[in-house]
Amino acid sequence: MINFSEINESVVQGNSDKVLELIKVALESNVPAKEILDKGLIPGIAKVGNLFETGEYFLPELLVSGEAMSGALELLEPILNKADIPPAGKYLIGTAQGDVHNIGKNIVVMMLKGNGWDVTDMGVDVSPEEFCSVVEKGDFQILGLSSLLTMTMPSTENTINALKAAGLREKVKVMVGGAPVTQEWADKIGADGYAPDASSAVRIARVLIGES
Ligand code: B1M
Repeated sequence: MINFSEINESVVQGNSDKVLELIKVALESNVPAKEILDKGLIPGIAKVGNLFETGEYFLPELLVSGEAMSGALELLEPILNKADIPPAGKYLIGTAQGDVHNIGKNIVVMMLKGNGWDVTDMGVDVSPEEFCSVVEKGDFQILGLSSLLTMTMPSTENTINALKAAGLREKVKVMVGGAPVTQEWADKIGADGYAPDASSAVRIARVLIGES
């Protein structure tokens, strides 16, 4: 019997070794990687966010919990990626300029890869110009923009405007996501799609390329 709250707690404490140890035990007990992610890891990091908001945690605690989370994702990635399905399409993704949060984006990447997408990840703090340059040279169906800070949401709008200015807007569908992003924001900036979480990102991506 796997105790998911122990995984939650180890993420909250930023105890990377314990998180890895518990995940290995869960995997050995045949708990699906997606369940470990959804019930063990994500609620843990969400709690860290709450503790930060209430002033009980500061930046160093955010960092160590973020590292514990990233280490766990590295361990789960090959399992979540093990998809033997035909390629769905090409997806370019990155975190908005000024924003270094990558945990949520990395989960979206894993889920897309696991569902047959050929994903190019530009990493974090990506400028509108950098996105445009890669869209221009490539043949991506979708550009995904992740932003975790209210302050960096405008950069997603700037990226759409930069695509328009470069004559590239029709070349690619744009999907936005990240904790502060909403459907309303997506509509306001003229994005083609919005997904609140990684599973919906996979579903919406299919819709955007005309498959549902
Ligand atoms: Co930061 N941080 N952080 N942080 N951090 C938040 C986001 C915050 C909400 C914390 C809080 O106040 N409660 C707050 C933002 C407030 C706001 O603007 N609305 C905040 C702040 C303020 C900051 C700093 C400014 C703190 C400071 O310096 N004083 C600073 C900014 C640095 C910068 O980016 N320039 C900062 C720094 C950091 C760390 C570096 C220490 C670390 C990041 C480590 C890393 O990413 N490698 C960190 C962390 C860990 C967090 C919290 C605790 C956790 C973020 C996370 O990984 N969530 C976060 C609090 C919280 O989110 N509750 C917080 C888990 C992840 C699975 O969820 O990323 O939402 P999420 O992704 C989901 C969905 O949103 C969606 O799917 C994912 C999976 O289901 N999704 C997409 C994401 N991208 C998508 C793209 C899509 C579709 C769906 O399509 C393209």
